[in-house]
Amino acid sequence: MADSVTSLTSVEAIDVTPVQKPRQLFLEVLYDWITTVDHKKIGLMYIAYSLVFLIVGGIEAIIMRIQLAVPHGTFVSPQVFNRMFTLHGTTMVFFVGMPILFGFGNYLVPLMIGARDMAFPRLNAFSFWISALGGILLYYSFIGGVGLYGAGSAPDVGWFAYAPLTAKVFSPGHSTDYWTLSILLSGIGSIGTALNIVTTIICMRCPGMKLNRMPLLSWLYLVTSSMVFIAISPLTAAQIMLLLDRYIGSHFFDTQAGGSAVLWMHFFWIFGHPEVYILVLPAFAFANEIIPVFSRKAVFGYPAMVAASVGIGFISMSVWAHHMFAVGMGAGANVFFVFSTMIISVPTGIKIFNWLATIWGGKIRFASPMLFSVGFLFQFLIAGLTGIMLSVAPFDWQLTGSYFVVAHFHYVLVGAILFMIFAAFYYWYPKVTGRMMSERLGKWHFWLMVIGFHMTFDFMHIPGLLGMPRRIYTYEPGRGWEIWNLIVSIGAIVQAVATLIFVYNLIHSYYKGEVAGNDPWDAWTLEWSTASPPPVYNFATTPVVHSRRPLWDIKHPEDPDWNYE
Ligand code: HEM
Ligand SMILES: [Cu+2]
Repeated sequence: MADSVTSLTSVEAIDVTPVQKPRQLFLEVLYDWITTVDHKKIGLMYIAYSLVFLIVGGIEAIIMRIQLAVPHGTFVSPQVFNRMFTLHGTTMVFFVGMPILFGFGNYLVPLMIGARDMAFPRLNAFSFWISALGGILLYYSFIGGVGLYGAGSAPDVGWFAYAPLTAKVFSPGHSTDYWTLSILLSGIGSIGTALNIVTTIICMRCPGMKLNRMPLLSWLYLVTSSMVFIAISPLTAAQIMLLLDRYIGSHFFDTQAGGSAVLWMHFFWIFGHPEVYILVLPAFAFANEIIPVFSRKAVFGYPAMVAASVGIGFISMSVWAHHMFAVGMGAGANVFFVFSTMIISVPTGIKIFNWLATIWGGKIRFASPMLFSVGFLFQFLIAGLTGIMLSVAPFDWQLTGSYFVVAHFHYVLVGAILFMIFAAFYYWYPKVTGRMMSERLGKWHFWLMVIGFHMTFDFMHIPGLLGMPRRIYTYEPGRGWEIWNLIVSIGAIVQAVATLIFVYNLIHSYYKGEVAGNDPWDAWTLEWSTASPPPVYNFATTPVVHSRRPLWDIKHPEDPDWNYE
């Protein structure tokens, strides 16, 4: 007691500039983060950046849902509505989905393969900052005024930016240019990070970590990152062609001059469809780590899981034109894309089966990470079923461009991907901060999210089936759509409340959470063997592994996994 009092006073005695010190400290901290090349800090910056955009994109969704809650809504004008769905879609895909998954990848991949950092730490920092610039540019478009070089308004061409909407005649001013440049920059960042993750996984594994002993999360990040090269390249090409059309009068997408609007659709969806898998594979990655630990069993069918993931990667490249069934590609092309789309359900089905087999007969603990994973399993199954329905071309002719499609893809984006992102937060938070997130708030978050999600996206199928088109800013009463739209809008607000509880939990637990220790979930992979939060160099000594569950071997020397592998 006396000791600590003495040391306290001596600290105060040294501190001769009490007013300036905190300010300097803040700048130091800021400088430290801005110049960092540590994969953990970069990962956290990605995550923080996407959380900000999750709230922004959420606000845009709520604005749309307030407008659509009742017929003849007057909350926003048609112009503002168009801007809202463009910003919402673009933000959620490029500035929430991709960066949050890259954030987790950045943080976790080196730790889980026993490496000290990514293969190219400086490229890593560059990729983050260039992506961040992309997000900032999109919103900079709002800013107007002489000398500010903003567009004075937001882009309103949809996140798909179909030709000829984006031609100079239909889209004068600079908001579409801001959209294009924003996508270009964030694409460059994504390619840099993808290259880094692939190289890290190939070259930086610790001794004994053979490819077939890697955690499934690393496998899935290997597949997703490889897909990023193949998917982002045509997107980048298309953006450059669009800029050429707009600025030097080339006619790639100008039908009046012999160009083709369908060409844009091919370029866009050759990117756009794999993009969905780029987002969903990391969600699978989280499920692969969380479900076994909370079932107390090794994951069922590791080789089949790897094969299915690689298979999904390949097949997903050949299905893009299922977004174009109604364009008139001809029967031959339609048949090809119907079948390639349906085949994807085989590896996906294998995964669902293996997760269920992992849970089957396990000692299940329903802590928050597992709750969100179970929600994911259930919702992803339903999303898959409506996906197979839409893959049937004549069915798609009826419903493409309707709210049924919006309901389907939000089942994937929110019901599967966002749910697993939440699961990952609860699971790895103690590793990152050294403290647990509140389980009580976690349960509130989960149940409100489930209720809100199903109110919104289950009932959204119905006006879709009744013919309600998407991207309309209002509708006439008397078509049987009113009640469903009202329920959908209330559900969206419930989801917003749930998300605020989550954000509160993140902040509150950082200061007040229960101290976690190194391995609070009694898990098996390497990241749990180091301190929480991990030191700058990750591991005091380079780990050596002998099986897929290195921590299990240490905890159970009498019956280690490598006896069976
Ligand atoms: C509370 C959650 C959400 C709600 C209530 C919501 C609501 C909406 C609404 C009303 C639209 C416009 C549909 C239309 O008129 O065509 C839309 C479009 C879209 N949303 Fe969401 N959304 C949510 C979350 C998300 C998330 C998490 C993502 C992606 C990760 C996402 C991605 C998209 C995309 C790509 C579009 C298409 C935009 C377009 O047609 O240009 N949404 N959403
Ligand atoms: Cu698709």
